[in-house]
Amino acid sequence: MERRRISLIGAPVELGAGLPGCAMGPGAMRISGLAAALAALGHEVVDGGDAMAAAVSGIGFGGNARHAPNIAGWTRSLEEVAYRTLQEGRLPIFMGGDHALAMGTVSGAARHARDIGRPLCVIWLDAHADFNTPMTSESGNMHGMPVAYYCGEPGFDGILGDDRATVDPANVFMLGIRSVDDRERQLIAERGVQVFDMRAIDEFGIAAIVRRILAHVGKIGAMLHVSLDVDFLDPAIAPGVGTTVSGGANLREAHLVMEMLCESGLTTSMDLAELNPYLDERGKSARLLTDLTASLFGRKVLDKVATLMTIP
Ligand code: 4U7
Ligand code: MN
Ligand code: MN
Ligand code: MN
Repeated sequence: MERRRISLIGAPVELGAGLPGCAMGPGAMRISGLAAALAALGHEVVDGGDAMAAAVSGIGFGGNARHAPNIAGWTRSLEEVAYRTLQEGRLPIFMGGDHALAMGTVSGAARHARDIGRPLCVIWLDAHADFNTPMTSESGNMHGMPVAYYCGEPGFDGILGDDRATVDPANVFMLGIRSVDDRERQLIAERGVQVFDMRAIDEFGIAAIVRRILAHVGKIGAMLHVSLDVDFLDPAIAPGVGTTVSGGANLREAHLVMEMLCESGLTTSMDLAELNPYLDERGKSARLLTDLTASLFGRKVLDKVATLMTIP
């Protein structure tokens, strides 16, 4: 893989989740050696430290959205960091922090893509669709809302300007989904989000799905944001998350997605979201996130593997 200029950015957002602990995520990712693992693969890596939420007052949209001013502040600051980092020609990896961070990171990537006249595609690796709005959410937890936000759903007034860049729901590809709320299910169907649930992964295999998605992204010349929620993974291999759902992606499936992303060379920005070190088992989930990220950026067992055709 070509040498990338990577910026690690801590995004210790935690009020979007129902449980505290995600604010410790960036610290755990640093301890697990993410920067060194990427540098060992030949990339230029800069740790930009942690971002901070902008101060926001007077935000209050109707409906059910807990800690809306805090999440609005995070959205504004992370949108700007994502935009600026991409403008400088660097690849940002956001170390979360709960998944509300993607309201900002994806919006900033979308603004950069709009500037340079390219579409933005998103690969959303998650047990959940995160397509609630303050009008549909039962929990009020804003980590269940980022996709609705960056796809431009109404109900989040005044966080970014009215001219904010959004993502076409048809360019959002969800993988690993296995827990969707009733009103969310209706909304993702109406908007045409491309959802590959666990059943689709079982039926077709994850490689066939990812191959098709990446071919599409390449064909339309899009930028590609990859957002990895820890609960995409089966809780047996990644227990460090507040919203576990059984039946998730296994180790081999997760690595395969990362290796295919690597070979495509298409990824332009990334989130590592929802790691809750307080719930983890001796750093197991943080280490796995580091290993998966290393796979995406070029770590391989062998340079050239045998193919079926090489067997005489
Ligand atoms: B995550 C939920 F109700 N849908 O809205 C909600 F099931 O970032 C869960 O994917 C949201 O972990 C999970 O609260 C958010 C719930
Ligand atoms: Mn999520
Ligand atoms: Mn989730
Ligand atoms: Mn979660």
